[in-house]
Amino acid sequence: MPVDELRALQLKKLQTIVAYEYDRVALFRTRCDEKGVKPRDLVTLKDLARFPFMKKTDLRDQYPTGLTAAPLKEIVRFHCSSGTTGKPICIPNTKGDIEVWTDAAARSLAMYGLGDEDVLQVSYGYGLFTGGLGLHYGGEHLGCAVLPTSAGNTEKQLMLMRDLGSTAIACTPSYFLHVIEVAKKADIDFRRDTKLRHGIFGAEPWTDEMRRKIAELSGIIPHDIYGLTEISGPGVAASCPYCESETPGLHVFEDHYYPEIVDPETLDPLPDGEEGELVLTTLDRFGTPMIRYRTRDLSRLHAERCKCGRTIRVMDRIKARSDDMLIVHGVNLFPSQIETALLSVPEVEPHYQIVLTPTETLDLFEIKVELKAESFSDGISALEALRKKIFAAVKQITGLSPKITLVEPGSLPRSEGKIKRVIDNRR
Ligand code: DLL
Repeated sequence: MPVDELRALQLKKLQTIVAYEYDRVALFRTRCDEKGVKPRDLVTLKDLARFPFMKKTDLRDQYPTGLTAAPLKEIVRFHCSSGTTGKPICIPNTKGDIEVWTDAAARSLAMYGLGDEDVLQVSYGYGLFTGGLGLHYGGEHLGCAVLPTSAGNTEKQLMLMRDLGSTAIACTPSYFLHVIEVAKKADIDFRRDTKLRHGIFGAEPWTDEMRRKIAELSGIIPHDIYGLTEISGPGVAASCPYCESETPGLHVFEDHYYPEIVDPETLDPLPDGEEGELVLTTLDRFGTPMIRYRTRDLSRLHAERCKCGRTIRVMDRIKARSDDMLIVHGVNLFPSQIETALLSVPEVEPHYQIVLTPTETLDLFEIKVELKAESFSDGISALEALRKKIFAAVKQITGLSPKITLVEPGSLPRSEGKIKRVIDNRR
């Protein structure tokens, strides 16, 4: 769609959804009234910046359905996200909401090159989490043969993958690392023994180094998919073949979800090209519309058009959430920096854990790192040299001096969904 037409469509949808929300959701109406802004003030896309933000705490405070705009008879499905603390958030979806989401998930899969000849193994969890059902509906809509294994029971996943000829797997990148490990133990070589070509990975941050590692270990193409429960689920943004190589990032499905980037401190809108917090407005969801929802995810909208020809904008991959930032010895640290440093050392397995423990003086900043089996069998002096090498790699990227603890392969916890890599005992 030409950009002018896209902007006109977005404005039309925005005017409808903002008026709908204002009429139906008391919290939104009160906040608009406090700011002295009415739906009729939305005359251009820029006017959206005059409207109030929504946050996760609003959904928690209004739990379970205080922000729901549609009557129960129009609701066909609930999804919930637990988060790390407190009450979950609950998102009721209408039939139309599911259709919009399904369309976006199907588009994502089509963009990766999947079609009706593909067998899509959905190994994201099914249930309140949106990963399983989101990709399931998207895959069926595109005509893929969907294999709904859900997460876990990895040996059986591998058996079905081979027997039914899965060409694509959808799961968290950390779970796929575990799948790779279990396959290796069973002497299954993905290139030789399976038809697996595509991995549809998301739901947690993963670095470019992890992407390369996964491709190297399995031979598949790792594709990025982004989404969140509040906005629908997987398929808010996805990478095209150009995004995967030349302009690392993901296309935001802007005809359904209107993106803004704001300064996380001042909350002022930032122009394309500048990094900040991603704010999303759902343009055609009527169960629980989200107007200017603060995702906490840090990204950047690209000013340049992607070479694929799509007019929808590309955003940077999500390397971190603003609330994932750790302050260690007075220095701001994102876990992704540690991952980048560790994966630059060939002897290291892509399994690690960051542990922060309070002491009477400086907090203890420890990184537990799994080594490849062959490196672990080396003598003490070789291990000590390796420890120093890992220390230097982390120090170079972060400026910090962690305690590096080398642990045996397979000894750190594995995950079937989102992995917890940081244990912060200071909280
Ligand atoms: O994780 C939805 C999803 C399922 C996305 C399957 C992709 C694949 P939530 O549980 O609500 O929903 O968590 C949303 O996960 O705000 C990001 O912080 C993070 N996240 C999701 N996708 C990516 C990604 C699902 N591709 C939160 N890269 C979001 C980095 C991601 N972080």
